[in-house]
Amino acid sequence: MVLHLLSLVVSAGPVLAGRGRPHLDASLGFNVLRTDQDTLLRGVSLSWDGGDPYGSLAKQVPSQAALNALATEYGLNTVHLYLEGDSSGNTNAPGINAADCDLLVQRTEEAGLYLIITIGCNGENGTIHSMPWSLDFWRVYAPRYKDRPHVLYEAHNEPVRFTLDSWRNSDWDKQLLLYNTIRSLAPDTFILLGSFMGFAGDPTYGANYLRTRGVSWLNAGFAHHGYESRSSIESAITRLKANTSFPALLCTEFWPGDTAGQGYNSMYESHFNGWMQFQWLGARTSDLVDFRSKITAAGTLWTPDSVACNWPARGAVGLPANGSRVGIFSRGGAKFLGVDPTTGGRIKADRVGYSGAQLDSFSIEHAGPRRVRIRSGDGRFVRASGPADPLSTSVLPPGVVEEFEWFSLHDGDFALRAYGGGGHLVSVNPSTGLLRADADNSHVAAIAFRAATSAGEAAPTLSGIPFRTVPAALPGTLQAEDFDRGGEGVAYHDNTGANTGGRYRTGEGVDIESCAEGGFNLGFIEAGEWTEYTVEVTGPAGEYLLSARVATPNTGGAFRVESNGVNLTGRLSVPNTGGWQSWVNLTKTVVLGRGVQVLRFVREAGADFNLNWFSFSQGGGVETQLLGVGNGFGVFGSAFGFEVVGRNGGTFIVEACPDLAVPVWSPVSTNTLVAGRHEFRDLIATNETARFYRLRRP
Ligand SMILES: [Ca+2]
Ligand SMILES: [Ca+2]
Ligand SMILES: [Ca+2]
Repeated sequence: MVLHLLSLVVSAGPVLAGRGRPHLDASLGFNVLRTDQDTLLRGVSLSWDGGDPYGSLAKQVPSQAALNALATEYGLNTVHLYLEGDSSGNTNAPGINAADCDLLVQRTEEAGLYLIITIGCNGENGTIHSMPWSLDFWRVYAPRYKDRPHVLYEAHNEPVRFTLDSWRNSDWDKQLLLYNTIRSLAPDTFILLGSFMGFAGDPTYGANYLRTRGVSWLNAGFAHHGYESRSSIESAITRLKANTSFPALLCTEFWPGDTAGQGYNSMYESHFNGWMQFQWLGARTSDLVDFRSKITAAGTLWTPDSVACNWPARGAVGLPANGSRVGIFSRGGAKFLGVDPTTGGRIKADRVGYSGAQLDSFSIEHAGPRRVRIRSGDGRFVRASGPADPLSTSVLPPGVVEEFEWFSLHDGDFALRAYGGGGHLVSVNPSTGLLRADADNSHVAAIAFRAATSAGEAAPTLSGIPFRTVPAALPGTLQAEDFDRGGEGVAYHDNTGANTGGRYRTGEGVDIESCAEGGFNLGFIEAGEWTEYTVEVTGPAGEYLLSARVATPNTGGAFRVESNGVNLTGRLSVPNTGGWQSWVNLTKTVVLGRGVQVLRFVREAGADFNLNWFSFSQGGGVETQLLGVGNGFGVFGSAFGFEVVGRNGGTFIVEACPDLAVPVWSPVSTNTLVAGRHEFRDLIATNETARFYRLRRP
């Protein structure tokens, strides 16, 4: 009954119009497909074939603003398009979408995006339904965009069922025919072959089969899909990392639930394998907000191509000047880094300050656009010799294992990806203080470092910095243990200096323990302690239903929640739930403004309890109760009326219309709710045979 009004966010800002052709990078010993900025291709999908994803969706051409936002707000650089469908159900000759595709080619170019064009299957995946149709498709489209450097061609979606084990020479021959047809008509366009439904098994046979029959992997590669276990996919990817005679890889489809669930985006990043999220690029901004929250939850990190973008890292890379000498503070270890000569030069976060001496100072040397070498004050290079091995220093002449990708985080911190450490992000093990390249699905604090430029500098603090870099979006769920960064007195107050539970954020004072429901919860919460959460209310201002997940064997616990210092809830009493891990939801309707704000959870005097999470949902504030004629709902003389049960503070409008088929809504009343029930009467006399009512927010 309550309608939520959609708000459109239009983004402006500098974009990279007109991208150059992608190219191969062989510097890591295998072929990596990179953009003209040496980044990986990363994008979302758009389906015009009527069959993907997840059933039939109407074709739509994204607006210029929506495409710009992909680059400037979502850190992406590619759109992956199922342009038309090769299927028994498609009776159209190839070319039916040409005019719309022309527009999309133009708009993606203006937005500074790449566009990958492929043939969809209208859901009939795992086969080439018609080779003549597919070849005709490329006869139409291959020459049409051959001179557009930002356009790539992917020969055919999922041409063979299941994994590489199902491929026969006849299937590879079809790839060869598609390749030769496209190549003859578009000599310079990058071509993706394969598009394996599940990337498991041995891809080297097909790679060699095609290479020996004329496919040049210098301007072509394999596309693959992620419908396999992570270990199978990594095994297949690793086979093609053996040497540079094998094709570069691009994942063009996988289930978005695997972003956080199996860490697929992070896994592809660690292999320098670009990815196209099978996240529908629809008309709705909410799809992309959803994409962003999944990536944030997975801890996936990359540098956006657009300097205007601030997520998931800053687009302006901001490398320190070549040769800068700095101290490096670790957020996860809450200490500065130093070289430990007694353990073969291992790097440890164990220094309380930056002295500027040889063993705690490091120079940052440029090795590429986002690539650095880090040299300790005694002249040795920091290296990662393998995944999970402690980082150490070496006198060897520097090579790839002494190089790191540099990420400038949104708040001035930085993070590092170790080329020598399996491509993983560098984290600090909080219990040993040792640095390792083992973090893909980690939280920001463990991978964040800050450069200190002057000896004697104190540990740098952060204020009001959301745990996952960007404010958590509400409506949504807020894990209690994901309180802001910044430490004691800034992001929280805890009475004991250490994390008594010893889990999750061991460098912080807040007490965190493992939760029987999965993840972690706050425990040992004492009266007067508080934690803060920087959030962004992306829904409309107004009433939200706050649920707090609490557990305690005690009676008499209490807390409140504030926003920017304003008490939202009053004192909320926590009932005895039956145990420290017997969880229940405590609910309260609260009024939130729109936009970024700092929520504070404050433990009040009373008994102890545990806290797992908060959630905020819309629609909790207004509900109708149909109470029957004579008791609030129905005809009253010449009037019609009903009652609404509401809570404090919400404004809503009652409207009426005579015909839902042609709805023209006219106002009946506008009301601000106070606690309790409200009765509305529609006093308009009409000759209508029916009259419909709705409530909406203004
Ligand atoms: Ca504590
Ligand atoms: Ca505590
Ligand atoms: Ca939790």
